[in-house]
Amino acid sequence: MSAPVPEMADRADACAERLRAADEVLLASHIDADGLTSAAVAASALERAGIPFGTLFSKQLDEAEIAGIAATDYDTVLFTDFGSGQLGVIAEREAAGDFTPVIADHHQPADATTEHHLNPLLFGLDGSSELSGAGASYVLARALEPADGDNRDLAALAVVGAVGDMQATDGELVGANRKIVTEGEAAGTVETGTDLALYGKQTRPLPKLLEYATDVRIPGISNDQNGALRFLDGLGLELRSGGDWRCWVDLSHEEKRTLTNALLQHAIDKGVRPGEIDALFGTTYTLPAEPAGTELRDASEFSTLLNATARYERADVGLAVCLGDRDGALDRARTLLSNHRRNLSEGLQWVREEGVTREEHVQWFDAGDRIRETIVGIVAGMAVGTDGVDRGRPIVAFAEKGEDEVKVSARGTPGLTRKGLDLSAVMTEASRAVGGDGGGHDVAAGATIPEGTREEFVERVDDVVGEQLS
Ligand SMILES: [Mn+2]
Repeated sequence: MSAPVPEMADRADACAERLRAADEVLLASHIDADGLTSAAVAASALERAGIPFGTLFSKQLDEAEIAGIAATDYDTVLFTDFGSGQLGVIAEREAAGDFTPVIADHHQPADATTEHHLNPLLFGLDGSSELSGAGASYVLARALEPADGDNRDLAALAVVGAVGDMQATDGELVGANRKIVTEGEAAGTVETGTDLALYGKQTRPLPKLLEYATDVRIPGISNDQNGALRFLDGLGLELRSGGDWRCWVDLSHEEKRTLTNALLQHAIDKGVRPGEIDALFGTTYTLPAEPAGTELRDASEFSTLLNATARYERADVGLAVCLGDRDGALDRARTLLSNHRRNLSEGLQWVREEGVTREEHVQWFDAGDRIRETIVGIVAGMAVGTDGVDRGRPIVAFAEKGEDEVKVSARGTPGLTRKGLDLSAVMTEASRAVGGDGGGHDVAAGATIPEGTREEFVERVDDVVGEQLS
């Protein structure tokens, strides 16, 4: 391959050639699940091609960060999962002779050009659903393959990146991502199947698997600890092994079928709509080379583990896990993930106790410094549908961010976006009105606003949401 279109293959070859010509490459990547897997794919390919490199991770590739990169001795910089959006600044640095950029990204390119720019959007592909940063890096990795080499095994990491970047819309990967899955299957590092689309099939105890399954809300089970237990008790299955709860992955084929059928029947009885019931099933991406019953076995759980390392600025840990460190790094990543989960549940508890304020069209809470700004959006999403938090209106959450800035996270529901809600537009418009900036997706978006502008911001948000839903 393995580029999805021939023009992209040519570009990948040119990028690979440039990298081979470098004395030493600086690999700079974004800190999130897609960015970490992008870096791991690129690092493996560089290593196998015998190209020396160093690594650098950043949350935000701003002008200062690029200036810092320019100040290093590296003559060639490989940007993965970012770079396209900052192309203006990068191209200036290139023109000034600071470094030669090679970019493997999938975000919207800024209005500038550079020769070694590998981005699906330049080749007529959708960068939000067809190819992720890790996918673009994988295309590059195939072009970097030594004559006697085979980098298709890296497809597994590209799949984790795509899943982590929410590209498996409607439950499965499509387009160029789908081709990568096929190559991973051929290499024996990816397996696909159709299964319950609940998060945590490898590692969550069955009652938690059901209780926390809130993408499709099942009355009497979702967010309902006792309800989930009652449901499971009624199935006549052996739910424990030794003293421990079993996980989905521990069940036999028969047992899985029993549970699935009962869950379907329960959902239908409780009036869950057919479209939502379909969403209970999806394509699962398994990494057969990883041990069963670990986060690494399932692309979705793997990406969550990586996000936990990224959120707490431990990109080194996430990268090491991707590169196969199964001892120290995996333990550290698990510790970060369990701390992360504790922070989430404490945050959710705080929201439940403090409650939310209702405006005409939205509801909001201000966590101040009680919830980290990096997780306040997840907490807001988890709070929707719990006591006192209405599913019928979007939720907006505030948290302190540094000295004089406030982080805003907004979450909606698929039902609201069907009615016209676009939180990306809401966050952009309302934040700019108060001197901040924002954006994102229709169902989940964020912004940063100056300290002291919250009230005005909430008013703007309420107005814009009101217009969208009218
Ligand atoms: Mn990405």
